[in-house]
Amino acid sequence: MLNEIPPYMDMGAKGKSFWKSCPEHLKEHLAFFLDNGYVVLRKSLPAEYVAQAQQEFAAHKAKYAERYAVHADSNGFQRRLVNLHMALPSFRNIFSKNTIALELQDYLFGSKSSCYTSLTFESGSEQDIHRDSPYFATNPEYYYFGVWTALEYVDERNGALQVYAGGHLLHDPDRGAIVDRFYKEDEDINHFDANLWDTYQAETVAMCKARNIPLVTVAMEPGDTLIWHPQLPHGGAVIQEPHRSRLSIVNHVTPSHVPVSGLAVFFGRRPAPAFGDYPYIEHDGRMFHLHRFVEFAHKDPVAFEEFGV
Ligand SMILES: O=C(O)CCC(=O)C(=O)O
Repeated sequence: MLNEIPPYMDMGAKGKSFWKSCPEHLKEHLAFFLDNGYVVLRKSLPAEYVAQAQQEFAAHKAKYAERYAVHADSNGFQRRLVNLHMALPSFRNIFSKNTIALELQDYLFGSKSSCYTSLTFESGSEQDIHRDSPYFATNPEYYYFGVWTALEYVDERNGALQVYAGGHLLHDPDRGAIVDRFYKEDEDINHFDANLWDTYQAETVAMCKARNIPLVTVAMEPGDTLIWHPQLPHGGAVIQEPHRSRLSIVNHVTPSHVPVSGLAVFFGRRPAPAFGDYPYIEHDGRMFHLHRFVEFAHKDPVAFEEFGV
């Protein structure tokens, strides 16, 4: 049974039993996460699993070279592969063999973490700064993390992650006022409404700037994992060396069967489902939401059973 409000949303968490009962080996990471809204776990994924994933991805890409070529950018890279972990077992290992990252997720949730979706980036995403919570609107709210693992070196020149460190502590923009600006009272909401998303994110970034919250660029090495809080403003830095790849995967994680909705629930125009009646596959003792297709930037779906190496 999950708490109605997850303990890491409590600004007084460090005075509570949640903090006091934290296992010693996680405490430093928990403290950093509570204060900054993210934490980097250095070399949390053993080198053998990094190598396995690199090799399997290279073999997969070679096997489906024609299909990959259709979606490649001008440097031959994929900017966003959706749920590739369904086709590549070594990509599922990035989640399941990442022991300390899982221990921390499980402790934070108070429940076993499972993989909801994943995105693989072969180069930087250059995504504008945003919070993920409008697209991963869970019930109860905020039972979500981004768990991002580097499979190659990442620095400020090849599109590292950028985070407003501590920006998770700022209150939300006024969701009701935002939705009222674009929709009539009984109008249904388009799940991908750019006005709602952009306005919410712009107001969040403006708050970070007004409070001089530092924008930190996070250099990472293969096997390092960054976990971000559902309310952490984050994005991908502008790429200065476009010929450099930046192979990395983000798993979007929740406790199993936590329902995940989108903008209509987040902005209060639809009730949140009580239960996420999702199918799962089990891999290495962890649950992965079953997705039938791998997609290239949300297009050109391929059945995952036909897309292995
Ligand atoms: O990998 C990146 O550059 C950013 C990823 C991101 O912001 C996201 O998946 O929400």
